[in-house]
Parts: sequence; structure tokens; C-alpha cells
Amino acid sequence: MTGLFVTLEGPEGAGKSTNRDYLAGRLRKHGVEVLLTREPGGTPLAERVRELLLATSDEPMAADTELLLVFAARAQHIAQVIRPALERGVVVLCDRFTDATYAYQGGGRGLPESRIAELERFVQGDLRPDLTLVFDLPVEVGLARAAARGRLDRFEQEGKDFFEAVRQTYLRHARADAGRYHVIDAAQPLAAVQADLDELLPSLLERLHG
Ligand code: T5A
Repeated sequence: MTGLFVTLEGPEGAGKSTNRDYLAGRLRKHGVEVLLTREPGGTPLAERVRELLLATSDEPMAADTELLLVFAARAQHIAQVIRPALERGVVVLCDRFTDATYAYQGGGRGLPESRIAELERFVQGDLRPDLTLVFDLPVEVGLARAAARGRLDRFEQEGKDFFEAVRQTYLRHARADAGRYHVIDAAQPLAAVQADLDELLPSLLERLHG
């Protein structure tokens, strides 16, 4: 594959979507073809699975059901969107990917990482992000930003401990593989976050053309 697969991760309200759009604009200014996508979702079928995952319901969703739905959506997204784009040489900017599964279903729900790793191998083969930007911020700050948007989805209704575990899982994974992850302080004002992204841009362009 000749494109570049960049994922944006972090807890609720960290600014992933805002900064994905910003980064896309900067890359496009340099003539780079960029595809913006997200998980869960990214294809019509996977977006329907997203609706199942985010909707609140009287029937509690078992943690394994949640895990399998996340990977079912991912399998469709990879086959229909991500692999074809990377094969065309496009930069794929994806709002959340499998690191979110380790953080939410692993850290948050307490499912074993080995089970997630097994599904990761099955669904993705050797596909892994080239670069993962982790937008890190204190849980309360992110939840306040998410709450300001209005009605909370099924995940956003979880308690503080859940989101603290999510945050710590992201940070632990980032520490373990400094080559792939880049942690950004997302509690800063937006202009400062975007200045950090600007600093990353030359190395991204070099990886693409190098
Ligand atoms: N999920 C997902 C799993 O459980 N397992 C998985 O494998 C996957 C892939 C939906 C849910 O799915 C779960 C996790 C999620 O709960 P989502 O919609 O991507 O995933 O998740 P959210 O985190 O809910 O998306 P948000 O839109 O809340 O967060 P973003 O994208 O991080 O934040 P953004 O850019 O929309 O910004 C939120 C608000 O903050 C402001 C923005 O203007 C906006 O109003 N903002 C800032 N304000 C001040 N300073 C800054 N630096 C700011 N940056 C942004």
C-alpha cells in the first residue's frame, strides 16, 4: 500500500473531528489527496452499525456484543473504504480506529486485550495505522465539551471511572510505541493544538513522499 493511514484518537470531546478537518485542510494545501472517515462508521452499512452502538436502549448491550459490532463495522470499512484508498496512494484520516477498541472495550469495559488482539489480527490482517495522534485531556474537560453539544449517546452516559480507564489505556499504548503514537495536549486552546499539528506537517509530508 502506498498511501498513509493516520488515525485520531482520544476520549470524548478531545477535538478529534475538529482537528481531523484542520489537518486535512493543511495537507490539501500541499496538494495531497486526503480521505476523511470515521469509526464506527465510514460506509452506509457501518454507519447503521454505529447507530446500534450509540443508541440507548432498555436492553443492556453485552460487552462482547459491543466488541463484535465494532469489529463488524470495521471489517466493512476496511474492505470498502480504507484499503482501496491506501492502494490509490491517498492519505486516510480516520476519526478513531482500533485504539478506541482497546481503550473503550478493553480499558472501559474490562475485556481482555488478548481477545481484542485476536479480532484485530482476524479483521485487519497486517493493516495498522502509520501514525496515531492521541488527543489527551482530563476526563472532566472532555465530558463538559461533549455535554455542551446536547443529548448524550450510550457511551457518553458512562461514569468518570470508565473514561479515566479509557484515557489511561490510550496513554499506556502510546508510551509502549512512541514510533507510531504522537500525544497532543488537547486541553490547550484550539490554536495551540493546531500549532502542534502544524509542527507535525513536514514529517508527515516527508513520510508520504519519502
Ligand atoms: N467507540 C468507537 C468504541 O467504544 N469502540 C471503538 O472501537 C470505536 C471506534 C463514538 C463512540 O464510539 C465509541 C467511542 C465513542 O464514545 P465518536 O463520535 O468519534 O465515537 O466519539 P466522540 O468522542 O463522542 O466524538 P466527539 O465529537 O465528542 O469528540 P471529538 O471529535 O474528539 O471532538 P470535536 O472535535 O467534535 O470537539 C468537541 C467540542 O469541543 C470543541 C469543539 O469546537 C466542539 O464544540 N473543541 C475545543 N474547545 C476548546 N479547546 C479546544 N482545544 C477544543 N477542541 C475542540
